[in-house]
Formats: sequence, structure tokens, C-alpha cells
Amino acid sequence: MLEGFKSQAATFAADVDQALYINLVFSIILAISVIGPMLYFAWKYRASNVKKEDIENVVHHTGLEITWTLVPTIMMFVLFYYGYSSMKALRTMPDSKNAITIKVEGSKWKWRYEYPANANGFVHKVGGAYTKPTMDGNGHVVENGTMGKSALYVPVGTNIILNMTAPLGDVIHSFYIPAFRMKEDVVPGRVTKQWFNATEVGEYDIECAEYCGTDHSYMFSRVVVMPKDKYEAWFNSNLDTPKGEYANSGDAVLQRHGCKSCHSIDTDKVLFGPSLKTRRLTKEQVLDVIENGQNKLGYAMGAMPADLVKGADAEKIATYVANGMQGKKPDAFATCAGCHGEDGKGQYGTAPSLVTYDVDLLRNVLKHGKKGMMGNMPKFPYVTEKEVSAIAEYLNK
Ligand code: HEC
Ligand code: HEC
Ligand SMILES: [Cu+2]
Repeated sequence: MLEGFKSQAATFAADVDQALYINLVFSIILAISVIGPMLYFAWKYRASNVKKEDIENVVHHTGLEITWTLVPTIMMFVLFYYGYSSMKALRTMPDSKNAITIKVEGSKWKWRYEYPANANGFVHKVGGAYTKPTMDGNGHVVENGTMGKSALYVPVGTNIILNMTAPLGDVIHSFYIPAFRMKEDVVPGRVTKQWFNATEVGEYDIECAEYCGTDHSYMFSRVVVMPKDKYEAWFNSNLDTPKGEYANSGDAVLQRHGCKSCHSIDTDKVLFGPSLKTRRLTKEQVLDVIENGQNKLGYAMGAMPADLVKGADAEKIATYVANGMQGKKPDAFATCAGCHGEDGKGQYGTAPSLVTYDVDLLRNVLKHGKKGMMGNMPKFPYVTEKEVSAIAEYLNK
């Protein structure tokens, strides 16, 4: 549930973190400078170590007194500055003309989101249903019920104002998005406000942080941050929710990890790296590997030896592979088929597929990075297995 803290997905998240870290460091310094001397003096002046006649009554030490007044005062003002400035960012609502205002209702035990009417006069209402999760005898959830099913859909890089309330006769809730470092009470009969501007496409947890009643902890929902065009398309439609599980789609994953700044996904254009649209490999890449061999992606088969074929045979094979193995198969491909398979799709992850961006290839490229004739791709060790599958599915469809 604390996964959200791994991302700083809203404009003010970094400021809030900074305030927290400065607080933490200062607290440690202050604690050590008080507790440290206290323990030291307790030890140094223990009864067995001090003679009665040595005891003096020290009345004043101006230098010391000024230091221990001034230094903590300055530190406290520094803390105040960072706390105040990040709180100000959180509490200063953007102009509603430059923002989308969404109504949020928290009630026992669900969140409901209501959007302004779109051009067709349609009002999107998301969430609001509640079925309790089922649990086994040990209290482990076996069936989620509606928990986590509803989501607040918002466009990336846009000011969002939330007008939040709870129905009369309900209880106080607390709307909490850890990845945004944003939390605000939701109170029956009162409208509380909060805003954010999400910086990264993705999906983040929403929780109710009001842990005082039976089922607040099941008021688990999600905020789905979408590219602006995808959001607009949904908002202008009459669909209840955007089609598909957008945030976990390969497209969103590629966007989120910045793959699109180096790889074109929808054209053949080569940016910093190859286009991932149609061709798995260019002719030049294949020729380069045939000539030099390759051993950097961590396939179970280990290294591919250099110079297995040469000259015209190598040319023919490279053209054939770069064409996605369409057309007549050159006889010399038999050399390659031993490891890469007759269809060139690799064999159980031991040697790479030369045709598709399958899960094994993506996993290996992301884990090891890829330095090849086209350039140098950095490692992406934190891309999860679920995300790798989503990318593979997206690129191969
Ligand atoms: C002995 C088994 C073996 C043979 C035979 C073989 N390969 Fe490979 N090939 C591999 C392995 C293993 C890798 C992955 C090496 C690594 O981990 O970087 C590889 C990698 C490649 C790559 C690079 C893929 C990428 O995305 O970077 C290409 C292209 C390739 N082989 C083409 C061929 C061609 C064409 C032939 C036939 C001439 C061939 N291979 C023959 C085992 C083989
Ligand atoms: C800094 C630019 C950069 C970024 C960011 C980047 N790549 Fe790459 N990528 C490259 C380059 C350059 C290559 C080609 C390496 C070579 O010469 O073979 C490459 C190769 C690849 C390949 C192998 C394709 C082939 O034919 O060689 C895959 C798959 C891939 N990238 C996927 C991704 C994914 C998924 C992401 C996001 C998680 C990503 N890349 C982010 C630069 C980048
Ligand atoms: Cu609640």
C-alpha cells in the first residue's frame, strides 16, 4: 500500500519530500545534540567519579547561552520556511478557469467522482458502488469486491481541483494519494478542496486515510493519469470509463518510462534508437551481429559466435530477417535456425527472437541495456514483469 511513495507524480510532491527530509535531518541533529551530551555528562559526572568539594554552582555562560538559543532558532525558521512554502503550494488553488473541477464524494465505504458536463451535456459519474471484499478465515482477501475498481481519470499536466464532500449523516473520510503527497479530510455537509497537477502518466493508489471505523481501509480506489488526447477522447464520449485498462496498457508503460523519447512507436522513424513499430531489426543491425557476434543480452545460450556466414549469404539472410522473414527463405538461414528456430522466433528464451519483441527480448534489453551499432540504450532495471508483458503485447499486436 505504500508503493505510491516510490513515485513523485504531482508538481508539488518533490517540495513535500524536501520539507520532510529537511525535517528529518534537523530532528536527528537536534536529538543527537541534546541526547548525546546528556548521556556523556551522566557518565562523566557519575557519583563515583565526582568529589563533593569539586561541585560548583555555575551561574552563567553567555557564549553558550547565545549559541543554544540562536542556532536552534535559525534551524526552526529554516524548517518553517520549507514547511510553509510546500504547504502554500498545496493550499493555493489554481484559477478554476485553468483547471478541471471534479466533485469527489466519500461515503461509507466508497469514492464517487463526478465530472463537469461535456459538450453533449453528458455528465460522467464514476464509482460509487460498494461490495465488501470476501476474506478467508485468516483475514486474507480472496475476492476484492468493488475495492480498487473505480478510478478518477485525469489528464497529465493539467490542474485538477477536487471539490470534496460526504453526505449528511455519513462519517469523516480522508482522501489520500500517496504518489502525489496529497491528503485532505472529506467532511459531511462541508466542501473541502484540494488540487494537483499530475506530472506522469500512470496509475496511482487512492486510499481513505481515516482509519477510525469499520471499512475505511476498503475505500481503495485509483487515480489514472492519461495523456491529454486520450482523456479528451473519453471525456467527449458518453462512455462511463475509458475503454480498456488504460494505465497498464503497453502504450502507457512506454510513455511512463520515457521510451518514446528514443523510440518511435507509430512511425518507422529512427530517433535515438530504432523504431519499435514494424521491423524488429534493420539489415545493418543483422549484418553487424553476423560479422561481430554478440554477447550482452544475457540469453541462456550465451554468446553468438562471429562470422558464421559471410558475403552474399550474409547479405541474403540480413535482407530476409530485416523483412520480418517474409518471402523466400535463403538456404544459408539453416545456420541460424539451429539457435534462433526455423521461424526465427527464438527458442524458449535461449536465443532471441529475430521477428518479434517478445517478453524475453524486452526483459533482457531492459535488464542489460543495449549497446549496438545504432547506439546505446540505458538499463531500465525497475520496469516490472507486468509492465514488460504489457509492452510485449502492445508491440506485437
Ligand atoms: C550458436 C547459436 C546461434 C547461432 C547459430 C546464431 N545465433 Fe544469433 N544469437 C544467438 C544468441 C545466444 C544471441 C544473443 C546474444 C546476446 O546475449 O547478446 C544472438 C543474437 C542475435 C542477433 C541480435 C539480436 C538483437 O536484438 O540484438 C541477431 C540479429 C542474430 N543473432 C542473428 C543471427 C543470424 C542471422 C544467424 C545466422 C547467420 C545467427 N544469429 C546464428 C545465438 C545464435
Ligand atoms: C536513451 C534512449 C533510449 C531510451 C530512453 C530507450 N531506448 Fe530502447 N534502444 C535505444 C537504442 C539506441 C537501441 C539500439 C541499440 C542497438 O544499437 O542495438 C535500443 C534498442 C531497444 C530494443 C531492441 C530493438 C532492436 O532492434 O535492437 C528494444 C526492444 C528497446 N530498445 C526497448 C525500449 C523500451 C521498452 C524502452 C523504455 C523502457 C526503451 N527502449 C528506452 C535507445 C533507447
Ligand atoms: Cu473513509
